[in-house]
Amino acid sequence: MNERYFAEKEKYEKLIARKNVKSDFYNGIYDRYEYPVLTRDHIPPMWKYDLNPETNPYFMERLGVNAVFNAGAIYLDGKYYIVARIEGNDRKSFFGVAVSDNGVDGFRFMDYPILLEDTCPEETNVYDMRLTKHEDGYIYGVFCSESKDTASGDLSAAVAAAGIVRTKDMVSWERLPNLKTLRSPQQRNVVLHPEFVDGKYAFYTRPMDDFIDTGSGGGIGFGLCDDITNAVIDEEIITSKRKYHTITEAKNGAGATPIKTDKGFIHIAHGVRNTAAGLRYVIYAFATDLNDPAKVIAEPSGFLIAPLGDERVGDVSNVVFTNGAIVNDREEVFIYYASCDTRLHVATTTVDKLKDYVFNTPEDPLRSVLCVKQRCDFIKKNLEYLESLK
Ligand code: M1P
Repeated sequence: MNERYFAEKEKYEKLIARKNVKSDFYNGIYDRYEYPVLTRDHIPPMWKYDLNPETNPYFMERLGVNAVFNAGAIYLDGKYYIVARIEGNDRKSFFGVAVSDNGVDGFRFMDYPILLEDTCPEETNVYDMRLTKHEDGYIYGVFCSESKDTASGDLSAAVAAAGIVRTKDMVSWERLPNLKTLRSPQQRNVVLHPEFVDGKYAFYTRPMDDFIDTGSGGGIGFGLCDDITNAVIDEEIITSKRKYHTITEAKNGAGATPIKTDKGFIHIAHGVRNTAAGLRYVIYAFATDLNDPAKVIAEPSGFLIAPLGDERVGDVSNVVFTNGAIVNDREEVFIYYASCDTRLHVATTTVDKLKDYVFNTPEDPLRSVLCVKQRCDFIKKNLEYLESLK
């Protein structure tokens, strides 16, 4: 064995054992942490190096990993499971399952990444799995299945569809046929709702005309299907709409599986706006009705999480993105968010705080003059409150 292996293994073990601590960031809504929970350095050395000195005399990285980011998440038997998007140096993404005892540090990948059944010969890339513990007893993973657009002469033209897998143990995964949406040519950011709606499986979708631009797609969609083993959605209605001059103007997409509370389902999604420096991705939250999970009943103004400090820079700068959150048995919430398609972080809060944030933060009045009025009323109330204490 090359000596260098022991040095690399020691570095890796030290990283996994490193305790994470809350940073001094404060907004009263959630805590941020000093360190990302997963980076490319959390990939086990034996996923990258051939350990045999006969075939790898220089102990070279043979299969490098570029980034570990957008992750689905689930809480099972007291443990925190993350299914992360891992991007090889070859630009192909795949999924790895990492497990932690406390949700903020100690994430260690299982021995092997997930080897999906090769049911779609045209599929080139897979990413961004959302995990849903469904009331039918299965854990579902819904992800983006990307293929080359052979109808276009453009080499980089692609088609995005929603792939579906299911498991009961996070180890063996059964692949089901990709979701078909009859009225939308492309789909990304699809999330399975945890409960049956009118006796059917319910999906949050993202109708798109094109691979990058949502085109006429008005926001996060919602559709029902009878059979998850041959999932077909006809009509998609729009839940959280894209709006002019807001954080969702260019596009938005469902993120974590909705969190059920006594006041409604809380959704943590992403919104995108265009800037001179390119697209800016932030995370926002909204709530939908318990009896009609497509009906938005609260949508606080602006973003919940935006890239901050070191989070701003990476392969795709100015991006934060989420596709997974966990609520543990103490009603603590762990929002897993990636920065710049490079690394994965966690923000922690509680169900109570999230409810307070979603239902008591004012909505976006959509025009500057109304926003100033909103702020002036707020300041006036504060001054009156301070006066009342004298
Ligand atoms: O690069 C930022 C994100 O871009 C895509 O999100 P959307 O579908 O909203 O454009 C996704 O590919 C996502 O993986 C990526 O983080």
